[in-house]
Amino acid sequence: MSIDIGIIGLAKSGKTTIFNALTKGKADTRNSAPHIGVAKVPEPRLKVLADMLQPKRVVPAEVSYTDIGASVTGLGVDRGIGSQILNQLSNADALINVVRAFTDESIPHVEGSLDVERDIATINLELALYDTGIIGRRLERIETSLKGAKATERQGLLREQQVLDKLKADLEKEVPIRELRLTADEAKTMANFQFLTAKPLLIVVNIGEEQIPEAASWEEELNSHYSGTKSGIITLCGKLEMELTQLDNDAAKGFRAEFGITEGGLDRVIKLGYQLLDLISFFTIVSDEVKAWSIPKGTTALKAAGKIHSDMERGFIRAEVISYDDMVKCGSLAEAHKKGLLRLEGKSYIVQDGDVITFLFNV
Ligand SMILES: Nc1nc2c(ncn2[C@@H]2O[C@H](COP(=O)(O)OP(=O)(O)OP(=O)(O)O)[C@@H](O)[C@H]2O)c(=O)[nH]1
Ligand SMILES: [Mg+2]
Repeated sequence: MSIDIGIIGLAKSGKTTIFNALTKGKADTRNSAPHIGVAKVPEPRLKVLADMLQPKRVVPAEVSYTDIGASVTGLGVDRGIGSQILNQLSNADALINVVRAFTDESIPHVEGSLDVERDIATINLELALYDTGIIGRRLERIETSLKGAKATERQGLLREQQVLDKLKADLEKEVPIRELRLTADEAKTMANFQFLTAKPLLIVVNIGEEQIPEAASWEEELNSHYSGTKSGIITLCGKLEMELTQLDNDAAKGFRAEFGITEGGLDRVIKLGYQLLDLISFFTIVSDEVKAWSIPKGTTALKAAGKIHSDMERGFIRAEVISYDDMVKCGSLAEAHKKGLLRLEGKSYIVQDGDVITFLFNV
């Protein structure tokens, strides 16, 4: 159950190129079929723990990326996109929209010209139309159900109708669901659907190599228009990043320096995705293996255990927890134990970023 991010965008925007860069993959860009791959989440604290404990295996958390492999235009009218792809989109935890900014005469732009803002608006509209479609169909069904409903059912249906009407009105005003502040009641209704505009959205503006010098200032400008708590925008040269994945780390660093790029573009995409999804890391240290895990902020110890293994969730007894900082001070779990720094926590403990956890369970 890793985090899954769906990559969408107009045709020939660079989706597969960026997918390859993110997953260090070699998917054929000529092939428009869906591709699935994983990327390791950069987590400096994992390295510190590994250096300290010298385990046999060090396992970073992974994010999985799905290159949808098809244009999502037509989403709103329910054609031009297969149900399998729709499923993949609906199940994604977040979306990346790849928008083309690179110029290449030999690869014509689907719209005939380059226009980043237009293309962002096109995809946003498609996502909104899709959600409006879901809402419309549900509202029709509610209408029918209301006719024969008993008083007890009636209340629930009316409340759902009210929430959906509100979401629909917002979507029609071009406000995506991710930007709404929902009441607990509204959020509960929402949880029954997999709205695409409710998912965190990261826009990747795919620039050409010659645009790299202006990338930072352009990004800043785009940020002021497109960034929110659950949305972000980043400029990235997909082609260069994909080529760099073929080199070893030092060589790639050298190349980046030549282009004046300080941080790896892919690390930035992964980190920003992490932020938008509101994820945190926790660590496990078990029999010569140190592992990092990604979970949404606010996850309970019970659910965190389930992330590792369903047996651990089912047979959960308790969790032994120590903060990352205390762990580093102690140098080992044995030492932490001796100093009495391991806390015993129950099922409902909310896991904190950096926690080092040993789950006790029986099956
Ligand atoms: N010059 C240049 N070409 C690029 C860049 N990024 C992608 N391309 C090229 O553009 C073409 C399309 O890129 P893809 O990654 O296949 O784009 P896509 O969105 O997956 O395309 P479809 O799946 O066919 O819709 C390929 O020939 C890429 O090599 C870039 O930054 N600069
Ligand atoms: Mg492709």
